[in-house]
Amino acid sequence: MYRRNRYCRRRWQQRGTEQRRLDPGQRFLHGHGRTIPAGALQTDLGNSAFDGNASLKVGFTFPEPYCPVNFSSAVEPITRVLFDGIDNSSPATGGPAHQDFTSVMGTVAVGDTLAMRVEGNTAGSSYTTQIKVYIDWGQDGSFNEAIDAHYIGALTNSTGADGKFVTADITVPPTALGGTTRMRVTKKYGSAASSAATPCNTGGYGQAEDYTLTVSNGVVTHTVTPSVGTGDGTISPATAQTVNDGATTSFTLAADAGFHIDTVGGTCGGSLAGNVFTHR
Ligand SMILES: [Ca+2]
Repeated sequence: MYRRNRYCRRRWQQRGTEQRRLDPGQRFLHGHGRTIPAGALQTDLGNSAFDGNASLKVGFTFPEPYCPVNFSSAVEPITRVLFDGIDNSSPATGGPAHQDFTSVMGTVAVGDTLAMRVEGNTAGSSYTTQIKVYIDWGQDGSFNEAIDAHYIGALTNSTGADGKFVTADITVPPTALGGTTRMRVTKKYGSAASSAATPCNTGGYGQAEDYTLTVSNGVVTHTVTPSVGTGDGTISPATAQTVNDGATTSFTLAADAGFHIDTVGGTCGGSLAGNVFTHR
């Protein structure tokens, strides 16, 4: 009897006001109410089915997974960013050092060259601020200085509301991955380009804004639609095929009994070998 009670206690796990039954070999993820197989998750509490609670991160809080950025001396705002479909304005005074505009999205394709244009408040006529943009083309969760950094220019003597701007072209590199990509626009006080903000800047005067780009990997496709001229044979596959640019696709022709393949043609080129026509 003693053994039975003890066993039952160990099959219940309590934290706060929640209590869930755990089958042997399962563990409870606090706050999510789900169980996962023992051994599927290693924690600093060990991997026993009865060793405490494991936590599993299922979402990110801005700016995760990217580093935070700060300008501890004072915020000197970026007031407008134009890039591709993005045209985003924000106040010329106040505001946080790091603004979350990740819901503001642009769409670019590999090989595109697009103008980045940035406006901002230099906090006086005699001050210069450096504009630098980081885009995580490799989608690895960090900004690589050699690949992801794009220096835009130096902005001087602007209220941030007078229409002054700096601009430079950004070319989407061939190594850019397709899909959702973080872009960080930075502005930092300093007279030299070398004083521009790093992606994880902490000191000085300025502001950073994060955006989202959707990158198209630039693969060009063609649609090849097969057909037979008469009813005296078949072609397979008989439906339209999507083919990447530079790739080939083949169709097999079969003449009905008593017929032979006379001619093969098309608007996109190809060759016939035996009864297989290959589009190129
Ligand atoms: Ca801003």
